Amino acid sequence: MNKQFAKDVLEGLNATPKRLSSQYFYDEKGDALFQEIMKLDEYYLTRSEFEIIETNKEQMLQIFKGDEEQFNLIEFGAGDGYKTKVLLSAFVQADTDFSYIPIDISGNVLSLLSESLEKELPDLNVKPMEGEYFSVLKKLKNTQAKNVVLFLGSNIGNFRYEQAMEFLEELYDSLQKGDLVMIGFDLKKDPDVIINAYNDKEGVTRSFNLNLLDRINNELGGNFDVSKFEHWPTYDPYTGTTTSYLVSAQKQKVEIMDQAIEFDEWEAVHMEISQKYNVKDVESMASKVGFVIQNNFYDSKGYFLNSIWKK
Ligand code: AVI
Repeated sequence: MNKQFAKDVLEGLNATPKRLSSQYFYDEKGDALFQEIMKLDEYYLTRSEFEIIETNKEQMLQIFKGDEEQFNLIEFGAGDGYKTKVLLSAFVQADTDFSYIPIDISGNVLSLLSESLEKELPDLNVKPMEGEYFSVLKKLKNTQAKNVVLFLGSNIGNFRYEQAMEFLEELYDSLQKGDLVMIGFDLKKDPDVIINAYNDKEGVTRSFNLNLLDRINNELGGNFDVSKFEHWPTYDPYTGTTTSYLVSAQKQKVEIMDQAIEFDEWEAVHMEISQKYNVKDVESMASKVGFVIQNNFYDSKGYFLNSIWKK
């Protein structure tokens, strides 16, 4: 049993108000559901970022390469590499001397990605590294080659502001002067567009949230009846925060590892935040940490921003 998972679940469900952490969404089923979310009409994030990368891949290559002979393209949480493959194939075609280093805590994700890259881009030099992002990155700090870190998909938006700043500070400390990062930020836009992305008609996002209750049932011997919980996403245009809750549709008691957890009727469990930004937020985050913005790339609708920063 994953002890940290058990500890966090019990702590969160015994707290007032109740919370679970979205970092635990991604078991095998959760990974598959997130892949489905990325294909939904409503989930514009993936298409917007894909368009940015497709449109600007040559310019990105020039920026990443700079005056160097070679570089490491490091990716945090690569997933299936759908968007990154566009960059990788353009770089391979341009005969670029670089290594692609996807970092993930899941060895399974890395082997699936490496297998598909071997088939699709046999000339690519792939060096997958399993582990926690920063411990791996620190190992790469002393290599000769320049490091370029990709953190795409607005994954940064799943952190609260203080967590995001801590993450960026640690990222900065793990790099050498001259290294680059490219981060994907989902931008503030029509609130209807945003809320629909987290409340799709087919109910895939609903299943994605409820899957964490199934995961607790399977891995921690819980007895959640998922049909007794509603998926309830909100978007606050004032703060730019999308928040997802699961709401207990009745008074009920759930048991997890011999512990009884009581839910009042309509009591909510905080599940996830997905922060939306404006450009000023992004600029202030970069400069507070010490990064200098090199380039900002937007999609044609102005929905998403890929920002390249230099240490
Ligand atoms: C992974 N992350 C950026 C997604 C997001 O948009 O916050 C996770 C997600 N949650 C619901 N739909 C997608």
